[in-house]
Amino acid sequence: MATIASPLATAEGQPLDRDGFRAALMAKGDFYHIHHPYQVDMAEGRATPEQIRGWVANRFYYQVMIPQKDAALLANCPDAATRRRWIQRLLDHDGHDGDTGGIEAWLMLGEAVGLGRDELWSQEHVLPGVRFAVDAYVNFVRQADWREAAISSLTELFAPQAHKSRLDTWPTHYPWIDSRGYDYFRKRLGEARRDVDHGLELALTLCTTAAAQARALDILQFKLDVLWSMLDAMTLAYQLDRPPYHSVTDQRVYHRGLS
Ligand code: AHQ
Repeated sequence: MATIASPLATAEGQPLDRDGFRAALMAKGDFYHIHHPYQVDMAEGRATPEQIRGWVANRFYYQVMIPQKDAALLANCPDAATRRRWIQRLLDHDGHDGDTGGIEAWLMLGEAVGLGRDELWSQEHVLPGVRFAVDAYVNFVRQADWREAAISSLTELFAPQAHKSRLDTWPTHYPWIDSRGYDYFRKRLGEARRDVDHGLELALTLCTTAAAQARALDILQFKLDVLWSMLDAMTLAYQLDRPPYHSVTDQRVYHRGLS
């Protein structure tokens, strides 16, 4: 399969050393969605309740698809030791004894911003652009080698700062949000760091050629594009007042998933 040329691949075929490759992965943080104007507006208190609710309702689709994404990776992974570690991600979201899970916490975030559970589960607010971006991620993981799929989760290298930013800024900017809704962000602070330790170890161990390192950076950029595109769709709908089909109807006519 043709791969997109990457600066690394033309570096006379010499791979970066472990620290150099880690630095190259971290440099992708410049393109993380925490820098997207929609996220910046939320962090700096400029988001309206409708824009916050639109983000929570659309991100709910991303959250509920994460366990199915991780289950797809597990199904493709022949290594029991990796599966034993990776399955924790699925449990973190679906819940297990003693932990009601991330999806339940996100439903509480929904209620805290004024979205009912049934409303979130209905997916009536999920924008086509958000659905297509999330489905592109899940379908990539379903058909990819499990090692490439693991690398695609490495956007979480930058996630703790996103969760911490929300915990630091939203209570002040949005006093109308019930603070019980913030449990999800608190929960992910520790879970994301643990996930990234595993994902980064896999990437640094597995990517020992220039071509593999270039491929890994392209996969990470794909996932950054997924996250950025989700916010682009939300920008059109909730900031620019141009939701899908706005020129022909004021109704939400978009499909709610075919699976
Ligand atoms: O809450 C998030 C989460 O559970 C995950 C799983 C992980 C993956 O497997 O791709 N990525 C991810 C992310 C979560 N939250 C996002 C946010 O900004 O709140 C960030 C996102 C990620 O960085 O990929």
